Amino acid sequence: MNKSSIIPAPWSLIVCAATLLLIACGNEPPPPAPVPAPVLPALPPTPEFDADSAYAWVAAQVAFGPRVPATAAHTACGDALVARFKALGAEVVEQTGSVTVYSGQKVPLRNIIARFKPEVKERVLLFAHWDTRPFADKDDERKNEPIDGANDGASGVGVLMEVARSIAKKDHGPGVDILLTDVEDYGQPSGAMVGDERSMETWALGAQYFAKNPHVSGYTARFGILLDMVGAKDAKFYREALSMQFAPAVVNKVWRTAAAIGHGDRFIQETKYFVGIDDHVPVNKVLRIPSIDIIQYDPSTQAFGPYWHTHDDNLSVIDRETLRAVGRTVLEVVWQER
Ligand code: AHN
Ligand code: ZN
Repeated sequence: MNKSSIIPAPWSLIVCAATLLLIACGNEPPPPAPVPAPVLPALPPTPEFDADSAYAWVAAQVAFGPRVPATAAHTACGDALVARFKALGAEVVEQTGSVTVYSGQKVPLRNIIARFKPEVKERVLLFAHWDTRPFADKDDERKNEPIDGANDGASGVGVLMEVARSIAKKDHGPGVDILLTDVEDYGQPSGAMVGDERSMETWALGAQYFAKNPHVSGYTARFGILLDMVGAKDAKFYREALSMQFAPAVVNKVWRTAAAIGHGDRFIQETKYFVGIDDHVPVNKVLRIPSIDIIQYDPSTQAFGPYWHTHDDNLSVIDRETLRAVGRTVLEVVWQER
């Protein structure tokens, strides 16, 4: 008999025991000791958003008269916005220049940028246009007269002026830039050239200027949020399709936050609209800052509400609850950034 073919009894016992042990242990490495979740320091609580203050800022802008570029009302309103930002301690940069509108007319441009904690490298960009449309091309009457632009213009700025009050006191997280764009609403009245690429370029001239000549060379930000028409009674905000293309994570963050703080009835989880002409377009395309547009969508008119670009866009359409829903959401999103 071949001696090596028989495992001596003691060895076979050891092999059996070792095999049993391996089976018992599942032949897997022991589970790693649980890694404790990093303990992030608690953030200071998000400040209250004062909707009365936002409303007062909307009313104050309207009271200057239509903020049409190259008018005294426009200059006076711009001065008041700059003064407020300075009083809050922001570093204010004004971009002035001249742009040519669709008619060939040259108009002066004044973008207003309030920089909070300008020394901090990480930034968040909040923006809205502060000019108003020089005519009421969607109205049946007084088509050639400028509109109040309570919703289209003043509402976004009103929300941001109140957000600025809290941002000025924020020590943690990224610095915030509030950009008030000029000459957004001097675009070609709809007609023969609707959808025409050249006609699209006649809108958002201030944002186009900013994107090509940012106030800081190489300017970037984690993300951008544009507010446009955020004050009308019962306004709803759907996920905007171009924002979903360029910045889906930002849309998700904002809509999730809105739902979490009780504004899911305003911020609808449905993509409904494609706004290919607005200030977020050049910021996405030229500066490559992932930026979204919070913009009212009115399913009944499939547009921005029946008052859009008419004389009905006055203070009577503005509702504090809409300003509050948008303002609380934007402030919460910015406050949660570390
Ligand atoms: C158009 O759809 C033509 N413009 C969208 C941007 C806009 C105009 N926002 C305010 N007025
Ligand atoms: Zn407009």
